[in-house]
Amino acid sequence: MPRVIEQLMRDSSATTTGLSERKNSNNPSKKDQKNVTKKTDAIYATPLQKMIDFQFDERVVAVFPDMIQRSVPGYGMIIANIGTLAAKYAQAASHCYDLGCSLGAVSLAMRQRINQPNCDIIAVDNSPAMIERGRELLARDAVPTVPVTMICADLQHVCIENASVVVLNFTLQFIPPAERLALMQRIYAGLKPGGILILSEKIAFNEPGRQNFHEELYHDFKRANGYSDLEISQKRSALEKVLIPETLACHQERLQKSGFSFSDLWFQCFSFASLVAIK
Ligand code: GEK
Repeated sequence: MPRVIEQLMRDSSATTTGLSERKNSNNPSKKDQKNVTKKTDAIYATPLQKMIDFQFDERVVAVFPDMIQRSVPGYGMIIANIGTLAAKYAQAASHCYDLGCSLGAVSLAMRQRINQPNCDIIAVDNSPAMIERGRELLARDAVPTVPVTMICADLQHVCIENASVVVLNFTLQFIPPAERLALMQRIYAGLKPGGILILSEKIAFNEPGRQNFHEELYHDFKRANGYSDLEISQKRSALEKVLIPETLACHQERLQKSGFSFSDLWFQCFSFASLVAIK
């Protein structure tokens, strides 16, 4: 795993305790200290007068490593193993895409593991604050391996071509459901034969009993990671119209409709799953 990612994980590994701000222990300069101080996510810790839909703005970017680590079960493992999948499936002289890259964790993990000539990584996010911070982190990860280009754009407007690996790591859930099939078809068309799509999503369940089972466990996971009931419920309301989960069957059917003849679930923890589909 790249050093920057390891540091992101370590600094934000506020799993059950120690949720205060952390600093790099190597006594960095003031400027560096600003860069390496990882803030704890307390965005929903106090009662909000008015609930605003969740946005990937500066406030979220400032706490994002901590937020995603404490909110997505298995996040670190998923990132590391996207590196494993990329190492196996990236092809020479092709592009790898990290769509909805946030701070670039997937790109950095892929970059570390890909060992193919003339391969590059295109990382896309439509949040200017994410891309700005992601570029700073990328610059600090000075490994002269696979080049990474970070683009601030709507992924719907980015041309996908000559691709061997495409990653949507918890991004499709933010795309309007009616636009998801067209996106998948575009990704399939842009992949080279033997190329892969990695699709990680929060999933929903048709049966109410199963939905409750996973939801309760997920809330226990968040509580164990230091989130209060107020934080859990306010964040949930903020995400209600923004993050639209679908069932695993719905994702699998869409992959098939898009042209993928093989797809499989390679990760699931509670309501968080990751699929891989091969062209
Ligand atoms: C990770 N993959 O760390 N175009 C581009 N970006 C978008 C769009 C869009 N239309 N819609 C949402 N995003 C990352 C985590 S976070 C998941 C992904 C989460 C971006 C959005 O700005 C955000 O950065 C990202 O998708 C989703 O592995 O926070 O639950």
